[in-house]
Amino acid sequence: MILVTAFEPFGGETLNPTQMILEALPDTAGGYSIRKLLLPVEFKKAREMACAEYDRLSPAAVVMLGQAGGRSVITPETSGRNVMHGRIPDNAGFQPDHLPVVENGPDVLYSTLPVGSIVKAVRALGLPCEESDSAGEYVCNALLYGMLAHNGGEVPTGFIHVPYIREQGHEDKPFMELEEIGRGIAAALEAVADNLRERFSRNARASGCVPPAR
Ligand code: PCA
Repeated sequence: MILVTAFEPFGGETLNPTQMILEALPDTAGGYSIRKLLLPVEFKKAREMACAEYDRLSPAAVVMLGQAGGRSVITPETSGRNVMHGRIPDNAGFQPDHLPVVENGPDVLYSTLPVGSIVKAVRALGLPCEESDSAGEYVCNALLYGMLAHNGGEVPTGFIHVPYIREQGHEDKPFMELEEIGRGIAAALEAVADNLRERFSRNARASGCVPPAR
């Protein structure tokens, strides 16, 4: 199973595209079932809820989604940084000023999702997608860093930011159509599932469980 998370609206918005995408996602991707979890935009609670669900479900992969207003393309993140900083308070009123996510944790933790394959899969649909090296300093980055610190990246784990959608009405900012982002994320999950299958067949061959492919 693949655990997919998304966020509630924040920062004065009445919707978060990732919540709508989560709701509309199919129940399976590439033979893996999808478990959906909606998170509050709160530094502490988002991380606690996501990590508790990880422990409860032991998923084969974790894909977390968030809105990055102002970006024009779908952006899988390569890494999370050990910093929490709020330009605005989170939905619980907490506004950290350059605090660590994890005391004495490493500065950077790297996504263990197949970021390159995700970019290829989304672009294959004709949709814009680029790797990003910064998940910001807000709740999304803290969730990514916190989840990687929690599970050690032992299963493919990472984050994908998406642009605003048209319905949010930011005429001066880039946006994508909800339907396009939804298709892009579904393709990204297929790429994650493909990667999981490859890993398992590699491991099975290495352990002698199946004969090597010719
Ligand atoms: N985007 C914010 C938090 C929730 C969301 O969807 C971020 O990028 O940190």
